Amino acid sequence: MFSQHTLDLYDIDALLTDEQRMVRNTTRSWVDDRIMPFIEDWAWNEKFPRELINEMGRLDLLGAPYSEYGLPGLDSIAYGLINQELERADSGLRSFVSVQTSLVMYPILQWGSQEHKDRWIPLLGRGEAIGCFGLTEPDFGSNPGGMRTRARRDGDDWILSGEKAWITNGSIADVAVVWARTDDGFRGFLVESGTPGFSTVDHHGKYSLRASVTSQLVFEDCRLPSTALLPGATGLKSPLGCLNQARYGIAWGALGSAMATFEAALDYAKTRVQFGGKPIAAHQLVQEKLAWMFEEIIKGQLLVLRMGQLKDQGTLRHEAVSVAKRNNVRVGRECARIAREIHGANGIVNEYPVMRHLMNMETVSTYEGTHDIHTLVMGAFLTGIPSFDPPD
Ligand code: TGC
Ligand code: FAD
Repeated sequence: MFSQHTLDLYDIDALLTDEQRMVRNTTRSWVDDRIMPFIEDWAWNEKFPRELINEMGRLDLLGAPYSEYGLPGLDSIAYGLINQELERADSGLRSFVSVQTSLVMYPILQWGSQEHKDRWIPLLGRGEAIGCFGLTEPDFGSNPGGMRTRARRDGDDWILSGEKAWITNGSIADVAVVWARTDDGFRGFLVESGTPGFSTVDHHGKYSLRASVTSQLVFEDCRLPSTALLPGATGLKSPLGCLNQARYGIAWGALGSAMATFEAALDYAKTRVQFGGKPIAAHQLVQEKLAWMFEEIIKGQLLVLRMGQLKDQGTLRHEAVSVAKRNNVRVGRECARIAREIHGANGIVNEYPVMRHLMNMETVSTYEGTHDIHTLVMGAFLTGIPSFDPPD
């Protein structure tokens, strides 16, 4: 599944169906044509390529795993391959698709009213509307259960007050899925842009995910109609269920980033000459680095393929998603670091993709549950003892 087919030592390609290969190849060609030539410029200038969203919709990259409203209904492995190919270019582009698909369309399809689905799913799937997902708050990231954002009843309406932080697509979204505390526990709401009392402020100065918009959402006594409530979403398990979908895509996407940095490092090592006229690829220390990256990517691919099968069988546990997110993001982050090292000084300039991937992977390692939070999820699974909030 590497873009250089000769590197597929385990013939992992043969494990894919014709449709999965076709989805992978179509996404890859589009990314090579429409993203790769421009991504360094976009990232450098903090530009999200909004003009490509309609194309993404036409290519069936938005809402790909769903079959309602004429969406393509791809299997989970094909959806994973879309994430892989997008993140081969940039984590910000994959993030856009993850948020739109897994964090906005998923909860609307899963827990929205018929009216919510009829209004938003076709627009979101065609890329004619953008969504965002507001769970994190300035003081509650790893622990969303502590959130302060509150929705209270006022007659038939709801009054929403609070702040969300670090929200992908926040200021460009037409609709925000917002999670809040109510007298009946945690509930989800659809808040449309332009609703009085709802404003956004972008986070600037990011060294990471620069080709992606990240914003704060502010709700100041924001009045919502009763129809804004997602009727079927109750409790923290609803937003956490959305995270499972997105984490699934991230585990695939992180491998795309790893493939990009590995292939860049291999190309560079074969052409960069030091000492005695030989390329640095001839030195054993460099070969050890390449071998490590290659081996970890192969293991990561086999992990996500099995995860995709379990997802389609309906037997994928959220702890297994945590294992894959934690492992593959660590691999992506480490591959970017090693590739940067192999590039020497050239590794820090935007003529090569490695520093951008390295900076992006810092975010990918933090969002959707940090590396350590997923360690604790695994710890709780193995021991039966949750240690997120240890006793004093
Ligand atoms: P806890 O008591 O363990 O669980 C509450 C209820 O939820 C259930 N549950 C899950 N259900 C589905 N999927 C999961 N992953 C679940 N994890 C837990 C659980 O069984 C329970 O159900 P019930 O029926 O008993 O009520 O909750 P806790 O408050 O102790 O939290 C556990 C913890 C720390 C693992 C959780 O809070 C967590 O995952 N924290 C990390 C937060 C996080 O990942 N935030 C991401 C924000 S969105 C984002 O980053 C988007 S980035 C953009 C992009 O994707 O590209
Ligand atoms: P904290 O929770 O404060 O953690 C800080 C450190 O403490 C971490 O190393 C963590 O592992 C560690 N830590 C915390 N608790 C424990 C513990 N119990 N034991 C051991 N170590 C612990 N959120 C959304 O809701 N929607 C989005 O669209 C979204 N997009 C994002 C885009 C970007 C670019 C970024 C950077 C973040 C985004 N997030 C989004 C927020 C993201 O999910 C949070 O940053 C993440 O959950 C971590 O929260 P935090 O940053 O508050 O870190």
